[in-house]
Amino acid sequence: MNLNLFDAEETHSWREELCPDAVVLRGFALAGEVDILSALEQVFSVAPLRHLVTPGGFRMSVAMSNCGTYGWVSDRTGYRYDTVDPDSGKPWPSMPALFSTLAADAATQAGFSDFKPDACLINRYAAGTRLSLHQDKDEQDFSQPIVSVSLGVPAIFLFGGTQRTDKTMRVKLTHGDVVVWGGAARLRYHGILPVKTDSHPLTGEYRINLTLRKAI
Ligand code: MD6
Ligand code: FE
Repeated sequence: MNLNLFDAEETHSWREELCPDAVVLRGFALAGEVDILSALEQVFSVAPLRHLVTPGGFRMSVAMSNCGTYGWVSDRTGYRYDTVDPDSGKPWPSMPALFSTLAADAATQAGFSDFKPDACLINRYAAGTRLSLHQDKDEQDFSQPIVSVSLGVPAIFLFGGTQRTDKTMRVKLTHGDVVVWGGAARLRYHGILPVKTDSHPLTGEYRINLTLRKAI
Protein backbone atom coordinates (compact mmCIF):
# COMPACT_ATOMS: atom_id res chain seq x y z
CA MET A 1 0.00 0.00 0.00
CA ASN A 2 1.24 3.46 -0.92
CA LEU A 3 0.88 6.22 1.63
CA ASN A 4 1.30 9.84 0.59
CA LEU A 5 0.62 12.96 2.57
CA PHE A 6 -0.96 16.11 1.26
CA ASP A 7 -2.68 19.15 2.68
CA ALA A 8 -6.05 19.92 1.24
CA GLU A 9 -6.97 23.57 1.74
CA GLU A 10 -9.46 23.36 4.56
CA THR A 11 -8.91 19.94 5.98
CA HIS A 12 -6.04 17.61 6.60
CA SER A 13 -6.49 14.51 4.62
CA TRP A 14 -4.20 11.76 3.43
CA ARG A 15 -4.44 9.25 0.65
CA GLU A 16 -4.04 5.50 0.52
CA GLU A 17 -3.91 3.78 -2.84
CA LEU A 18 -5.82 0.49 -2.75
CA CYS A 19 -4.74 -0.45 -6.27
CA PRO A 20 -4.28 1.47 -9.51
CA ASP A 21 -7.27 3.85 -9.91
CA ALA A 22 -8.73 3.28 -6.42
CA VAL A 23 -7.80 5.54 -3.53
CA VAL A 24 -9.02 6.25 0.00
CA LEU A 25 -8.94 9.95 0.91
CA ARG A 26 -8.89 9.68 4.69
CA GLY A 27 -10.92 12.36 6.44
CA PHE A 28 -11.75 14.17 3.21
CA ALA A 29 -15.42 14.75 4.15
CA LEU A 30 -14.77 15.79 7.76
CA ALA A 31 -14.92 19.53 7.11
CA GLY A 32 -18.45 19.11 5.71
CA GLU A 33 -19.79 16.56 8.20
CA VAL A 34 -22.50 18.69 9.82
CA ASP A 35 -23.74 20.20 6.55
CA ILE A 36 -23.77 16.82 4.82
CA LEU A 37 -25.85 15.28 7.61
CA SER A 38 -28.35 18.14 7.67
CA ALA A 39 -28.71 17.93 3.87
CA LEU A 40 -29.37 14.21 4.28
CA GLU A 41 -32.17 14.87 6.77
CA GLN A 42 -33.80 17.08 4.13
CA VAL A 43 -33.48 14.33 1.54
CA PHE A 44 -34.99 11.72 3.91
CA SER A 45 -37.96 13.99 4.65
CA VAL A 46 -38.91 13.79 0.95
CA ALA A 47 -37.55 10.33 0.07
CA PRO A 48 -37.49 8.23 3.26
CA LEU A 49 -35.01 5.41 3.72
CA ARG A 50 -36.52 2.06 2.79
CA HIS A 51 -35.53 -1.58 2.36
CA LEU A 52 -35.60 -2.57 -1.30
CA VAL A 53 -36.28 -6.07 -2.56
CA THR A 54 -33.74 -7.84 -4.78
CA PRO A 55 -34.78 -9.43 -8.09
CA GLY A 56 -34.48 -12.75 -6.23
CA GLY A 57 -37.09 -11.64 -3.71
CA PHE A 58 -34.85 -10.90 -0.70
CA ARG A 59 -35.33 -7.77 1.39
CA MET A 60 -32.03 -5.88 1.50
CA SER A 61 -30.73 -5.30 5.03
CA VAL A 62 -29.33 -1.90 3.97
CA ALA A 63 -31.89 0.93 4.05
CA MET A 64 -31.64 3.10 0.92
CA SER A 65 -32.68 6.39 -0.57
CA ASN A 66 -31.40 8.62 -3.38
CA CYS A 67 -30.97 12.18 -4.44
CA GLY A 68 -30.05 13.62 -7.80
CA THR A 69 -31.63 13.27 -11.23
CA TYR A 70 -31.41 9.48 -11.11
CA GLY A 71 -31.93 7.08 -8.23
CA TRP A 72 -30.82 3.46 -8.07
CA VAL A 73 -33.70 1.10 -7.40
CA SER A 74 -34.18 -2.63 -7.13
CA ASP A 75 -37.38 -4.68 -7.28
CA ARG A 76 -38.58 -8.06 -8.54
CA THR A 77 -38.00 -6.92 -12.14
CA GLY A 78 -34.31 -6.03 -11.66
CA TYR A 79 -31.99 -3.12 -10.91
CA ARG A 80 -32.25 0.21 -12.67
CA TYR A 81 -31.77 3.95 -12.46
CA ASP A 82 -35.05 5.85 -12.38
CA THR A 83 -35.88 9.58 -12.23
CA VAL A 84 -38.89 8.77 -10.03
CA ASP A 85 -39.05 7.44 -6.48
CA PRO A 86 -41.29 4.37 -6.82
CA ASP A 87 -42.67 4.87 -3.28
CA SER A 88 -43.93 8.42 -3.88
CA GLY A 89 -44.20 8.62 -7.66
CA LYS A 90 -42.28 11.91 -7.46
CA PRO A 91 -38.81 12.83 -8.72
CA TRP A 92 -35.94 12.18 -6.31
CA PRO A 93 -34.88 15.23 -4.27
CA SER A 94 -32.25 17.22 -6.13
CA MET A 95 -28.62 16.67 -5.30
CA PRO A 96 -27.33 19.20 -2.74
CA ALA A 97 -24.57 21.33 -4.31
CA LEU A 98 -22.37 20.35 -1.38
CA PHE A 99 -22.52 16.70 -2.49
CA SER A 100 -21.63 17.33 -6.12
CA THR A 101 -18.81 19.71 -5.16
CA LEU A 102 -17.36 17.31 -2.61
CA ALA A 103 -17.52 14.46 -5.12
CA ALA A 104 -15.91 16.47 -7.92
CA ASP A 105 -13.13 17.65 -5.58
CA ALA A 106 -12.46 14.12 -4.35
CA ALA A 107 -12.45 12.77 -7.91
CA THR A 108 -9.96 15.44 -8.94
CA GLN A 109 -7.69 14.51 -6.03
CA ALA A 110 -7.82 10.93 -7.24
CA GLY A 111 -6.94 11.88 -10.82
CA PHE A 112 -10.43 11.93 -12.39
CA SER A 113 -11.18 15.45 -13.57
CA ASP A 114 -14.61 16.85 -14.57
CA PHE A 115 -16.68 14.37 -12.58
CA LYS A 116 -20.32 15.50 -12.67
CA PRO A 117 -22.47 13.07 -10.69
CA ASP A 118 -26.16 12.78 -11.57
CA ALA A 119 -27.03 10.14 -8.96
CA CYS A 120 -26.35 9.78 -5.24
CA LEU A 121 -27.30 6.49 -3.63
CA ILE A 122 -27.58 6.69 0.14
CA ASN A 123 -27.12 3.51 2.19
CA ARG A 124 -27.82 3.29 5.91
CA TYR A 125 -26.40 0.39 7.92
CA ALA A 126 -27.59 -0.62 11.38
CA ALA A 127 -25.62 -3.11 13.50
CA GLY A 128 -25.45 -6.45 11.69
CA THR A 129 -26.23 -4.97 8.27
CA ARG A 130 -24.00 -6.08 5.42
CA LEU A 131 -23.73 -5.57 1.68
CA SER A 132 -22.74 -8.68 -0.19
CA LEU A 133 -20.01 -8.74 -2.82
CA HIS A 134 -21.14 -7.01 -6.01
CA GLN A 135 -19.99 -4.99 -9.00
CA ASP A 136 -21.38 -1.54 -9.80
CA LYS A 137 -22.36 -2.03 -13.41
CA ASP A 138 -25.76 -0.39 -13.85
CA GLU A 139 -24.14 2.88 -15.02
CA GLN A 140 -23.75 3.67 -18.70
CA ASP A 141 -20.20 4.97 -18.83
CA PHE A 142 -17.55 2.98 -16.94
CA SER A 143 -14.96 5.65 -17.72
CA GLN A 144 -16.64 7.72 -14.98
CA PRO A 145 -15.47 7.03 -11.42
CA ILE A 146 -17.57 6.46 -8.30
CA VAL A 147 -17.07 8.54 -5.18
CA SER A 148 -18.07 6.94 -1.89
CA VAL A 149 -18.42 8.89 1.38
CA SER A 150 -18.48 7.06 4.72
CA LEU A 151 -20.13 8.63 7.77
CA GLY A 152 -20.79 7.47 11.31
CA VAL A 153 -20.02 4.04 12.64
CA PRO A 154 -17.01 2.38 10.97
CA ALA A 155 -17.21 -0.63 8.67
CA ILE A 156 -14.93 -3.07 6.89
CA PHE A 157 -15.00 -2.63 3.13
CA LEU A 158 -14.19 -5.77 1.15
CA PHE A 159 -12.34 -4.99 -2.01
CA GLY A 160 -11.74 -7.76 -4.53
CA GLY A 161 -10.86 -8.25 -8.17
CA THR A 162 -12.86 -8.44 -11.36
CA GLN A 163 -13.94 -12.04 -10.67
CA ARG A 164 -16.21 -12.81 -7.74
CA THR A 165 -13.81 -15.50 -6.53
CA ASP A 166 -10.74 -13.24 -6.53
CA LYS A 167 -9.04 -12.70 -3.18
CA THR A 168 -10.41 -9.66 -1.31
CA MET A 169 -8.64 -7.07 0.81
CA ARG A 170 -10.26 -5.59 3.92
CA VAL A 171 -10.22 -1.84 4.36
CA LYS A 172 -11.62 -0.17 7.46
CA LEU A 173 -13.65 2.93 6.51
CA THR A 174 -14.35 5.46 9.23
CA HIS A 175 -16.31 8.69 9.53
CA GLY A 176 -15.24 11.20 6.88
CA ASP A 177 -13.33 8.79 4.64
CA VAL A 178 -13.93 9.10 0.90
CA VAL A 179 -13.13 6.31 -1.55
CA VAL A 180 -12.72 7.13 -5.23
CA TRP A 181 -12.45 4.44 -7.81
CA GLY A 182 -12.60 4.29 -11.54
CA GLY A 183 -10.52 3.35 -14.54
CA ALA A 184 -8.89 -0.04 -14.15
CA ALA A 185 -10.63 -0.55 -10.77
CA ARG A 186 -14.15 0.38 -11.87
CA LEU A 187 -15.56 -3.14 -12.14
CA ARG A 188 -13.91 -4.71 -9.11
CA TYR A 189 -16.14 -6.69 -6.76
CA HIS A 190 -16.70 -5.10 -3.36
CA GLY A 191 -18.95 -5.27 -0.31
CA ILE A 192 -19.36 -4.40 3.35
CA LEU A 193 -18.94 -6.91 6.20
CA PRO A 194 -21.66 -6.96 8.88
CA VAL A 195 -21.39 -3.67 10.76
CA LYS A 196 -20.51 -4.02 14.43
CA THR A 197 -22.61 -2.53 17.22
CA ASP A 198 -21.16 0.90 17.88
CA SER A 199 -22.24 4.51 17.98
CA HIS A 200 -21.08 7.84 16.62
CA PRO A 201 -21.88 11.28 18.04
CA LEU A 202 -23.39 12.52 14.76
CA THR A 203 -25.16 9.43 13.39
CA GLY A 204 -26.00 7.40 16.50
CA GLU A 205 -25.95 3.64 15.92
CA TYR A 206 -25.73 3.92 12.13
CA ARG A 207 -23.21 3.95 9.34
CA ILE A 208 -24.25 6.06 6.35
CA ASN A 209 -22.62 5.76 2.95
CA LEU A 210 -23.14 7.99 -0.06
CA THR A 211 -22.09 6.76 -3.47
CA LEU A 212 -22.03 9.44 -6.12
CA ARG A 213 -22.15 8.29 -9.70
CA LYS A 214 -22.67 9.40 -13.23
CA ALA A 215 -25.50 7.00 -14.00
CA ILE A 216 -26.50 8.07 -17.51
C1 MD6 B 1 -20.71 1.13 1.12
N1 MD6 B 1 -20.33 1.02 -1.18
O1 MD6 B 1 -19.58 1.55 1.29
C2 MD6 B 1 -21.10 0.51 -0.16
N2 MD6 B 1 -19.66 0.93 -4.65
O2 MD6 B 1 -21.58 1.18 1.98
C3 MD6 B 1 -20.34 0.56 -2.43
O3 MD6 B 1 -21.02 -0.36 -2.79
C4 MD6 B 1 -19.44 1.18 -3.38
O4 MD6 B 1 -18.20 2.31 -1.70
C5 MD6 B 1 -18.86 1.45 -5.56
C6 MD6 B 1 -17.84 2.30 -5.25
C7 MD6 B 1 -17.60 2.59 -3.95
C8 MD6 B 1 -18.41 2.04 -2.98
FE1 FE C 1 -21.01 -0.75 -4.89
